Amino acid sequence: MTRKLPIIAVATAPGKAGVGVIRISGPQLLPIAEALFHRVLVPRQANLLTLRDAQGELIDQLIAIYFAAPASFTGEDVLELQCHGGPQLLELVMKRCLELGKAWGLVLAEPGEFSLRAYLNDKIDLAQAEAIADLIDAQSEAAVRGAARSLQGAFSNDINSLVEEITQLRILVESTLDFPEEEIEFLENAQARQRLSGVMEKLYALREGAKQGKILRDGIQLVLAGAPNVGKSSLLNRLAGEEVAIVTPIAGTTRDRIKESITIGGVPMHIIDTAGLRQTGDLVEAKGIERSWEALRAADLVIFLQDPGSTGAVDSATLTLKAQILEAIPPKCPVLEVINKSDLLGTPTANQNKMRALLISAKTGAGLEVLKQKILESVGWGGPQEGAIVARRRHLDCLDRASTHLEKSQQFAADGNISLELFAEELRLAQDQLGQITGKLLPDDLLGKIFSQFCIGK
Ligand SMILES: Nc1nc2c(ncn2[C@@H]2O[C@H](COP(=O)(O)OP(=O)(O)OP(=O)(O)O)[C@@H](O)[C@H]2O)c(=O)[nH]1
Ligand SMILES: [Mg+2]
Repeated sequence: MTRKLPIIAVATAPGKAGVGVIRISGPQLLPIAEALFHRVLVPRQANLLTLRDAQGELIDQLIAIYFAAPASFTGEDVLELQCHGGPQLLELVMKRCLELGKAWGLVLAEPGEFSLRAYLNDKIDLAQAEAIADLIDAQSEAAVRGAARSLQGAFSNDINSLVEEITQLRILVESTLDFPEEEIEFLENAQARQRLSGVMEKLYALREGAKQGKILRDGIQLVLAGAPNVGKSSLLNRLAGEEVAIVTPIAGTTRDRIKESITIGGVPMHIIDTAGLRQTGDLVEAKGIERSWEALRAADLVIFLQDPGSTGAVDSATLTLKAQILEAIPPKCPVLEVINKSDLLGTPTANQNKMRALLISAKTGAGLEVLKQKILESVGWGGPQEGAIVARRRHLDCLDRASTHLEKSQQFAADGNISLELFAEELRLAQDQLGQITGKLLPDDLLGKIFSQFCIGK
């Protein structure tokens, strides 16, 4: 999956800007730079240079910085050209570089190829490479800080020290495999069970941190659902702090999904307002309602909004709708039952108290702070934490699988069921899963898939 050729890409975002950076990485960069600028570049110095086309016409005056391998981002020679930031201009510079660099095999970089090279040259591990993408994509301040910590290696260090502990335990177990009659004695003497429990505790803590990290990275898909006219769009507007969706007293106002991203307590929330759920003969509304169900099927959290009218009683239609929603949503998706229009209710009736649902008013804003708190609680957000990192679904899956293997190994070390061989094997499998997080032991095709999701220039 690697090629030894020098690669080039625009590293800055497309569009007009004061500066646009072009990055070149690979072997043979000094001769390429000499061909471009007729100068031998000194490493790590800003060189003010002019670039000319084949006819000798000026393209741009720019700053070039040369980093000699291995002291660079990719671990290879790197040349960074800080040009003026116009799309046409950058295209011309790229064209000229490719023209002159052709003799040394200079080609366009593929998505994520710079980070891939950094990874393959041991400059960063896989979790750190992913953190670069996550830092750039971060949707809140807390996510920026978490990604920066992951990039510094906070997450990887925890994984590595856990792998080290498992390795020590494995060495211990495997060295006694040849003496099967001593298995029980061995387990006692080496305190293998206690050590395994210690490892498991750390793994669970790490998994909890990663869960929080995934919330920080991806945010929460929060779907507002309910019958028509209960005030879903009003609630969206209230949470967003602006009139994003149309609100009218007519049932069936919202016809399409409306998405608005905000942050609540530092957590990115992607709020989706949906068409009110009901039977309808209207073709457009029916299509809108189908989209409501689609949104529910992909939700991380649902607010089931209700307007029980002045009686405060839950009618059978609401109960039926609730059952349908519970049927549609993903298995672990929590549902918050919220009653809107509290401003129209008198003092809470016995019925309302019995329902124990949350009372709010999208109109006056009453109950909104409590609602936000409940939203964060129900997705398992533990609040801003010192040392928080960002994590991905991939990491969580590996941590889950590692936990399962450790739990199995615990069973094989249990009284009456001792098998050191199986105990050791499960330890090995757990270790493999952890190794996949930092990239060791990850199959090449998966590696390629991860980096191909990066954009070009990263
Ligand atoms: N008194 C009062 N009226 C509200 C409140 N929230 C919404 N309304 C009113 O209820 C009506 C319906 O509000 P919407 O926000 O359009 O309701 P919806 O659930 O989006 O309705 P559909 O899009 O038709 O499904 C409007 O007249 C709102 O002004 C509230 O908290 N108190
Ligand atoms: Mg609406």
